[in-house]
Amino acid sequence: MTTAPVARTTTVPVPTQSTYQNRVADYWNAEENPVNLELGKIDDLYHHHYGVGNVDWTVLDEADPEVRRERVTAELHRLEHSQAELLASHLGPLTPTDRVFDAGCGRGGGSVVANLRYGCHADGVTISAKQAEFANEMAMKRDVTDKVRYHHRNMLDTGFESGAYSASWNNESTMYVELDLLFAEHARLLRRGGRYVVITGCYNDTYGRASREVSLINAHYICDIHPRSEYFRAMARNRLVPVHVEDLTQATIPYWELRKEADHLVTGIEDAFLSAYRNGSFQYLLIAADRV
Ligand code: GPP
Ligand code: MG
Repeated sequence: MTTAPVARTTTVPVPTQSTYQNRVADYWNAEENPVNLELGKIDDLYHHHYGVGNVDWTVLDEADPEVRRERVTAELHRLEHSQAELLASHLGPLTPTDRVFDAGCGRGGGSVVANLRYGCHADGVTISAKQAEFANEMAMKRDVTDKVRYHHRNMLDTGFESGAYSASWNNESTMYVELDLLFAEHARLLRRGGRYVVITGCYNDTYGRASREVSLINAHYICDIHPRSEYFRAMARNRLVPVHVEDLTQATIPYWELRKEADHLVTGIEDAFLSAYRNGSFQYLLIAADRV
């Protein structure tokens, strides 16, 4: 039997998007919350995740309202940056020749944090064309475009080279996707022995089904928060073996307590997070896993 040669395509540009993914992309293309932009402006590190660590509550004692606002903004940014550093600390050791993959990179802060720490190459992927463009502009401003690149692609189907990555992560982006599809793509991209790290909010199986607060958070961000158990099941099915699990719930509550006091930055979701963490229905978790 003779077979005709198959034409192979080399372009993998635009994600094939479901209606749901279009809605999510619309949200992030339109998103301009001061809590993200004002914090990012401080040092051009734009994060799309929350913070961890103890709060310096003296920021609220400031008498001058303008100075008080500035100090609160800086303090929230410090806590978000600590969270990014915590995640990055689990990616290594890495060298400047290593590549890392930032799945759901937002406006790009996490990839720059990894590059600054390890000198590594980073590929960030976001479903939002606007975020990818913004993140690439920041990389240009920092003069790191030879190493840090952002792509408007689907993190479930990146088109990147198999086994080319030493580490990869999701920083609060797993709640937008099916975990099996996501972890299959991480397992494909990571070399054997590569490290995968996730920080996420998950609902607590011991509480039962998702609480009212978790449902409010889902509605706010158009996402679908997974139960804690599903992370471990899906990792086990996709060659990802946990090596470190850390419950960051207590470490993130102070961030939300301060954010609630920040009249110039609140988005209205602060009470839902605080109640969900306090009533035990929701947990802020870090999982580091090895690709076997
Ligand atoms: C966004 O961060 C985070 C998410 C969309 C994921 C939801 C996270 C959970 C832990 C459930 P952001 O910095 O863009 O949000 P905000 O605008 O509220 O600061
Ligand atoms: Mg934010």
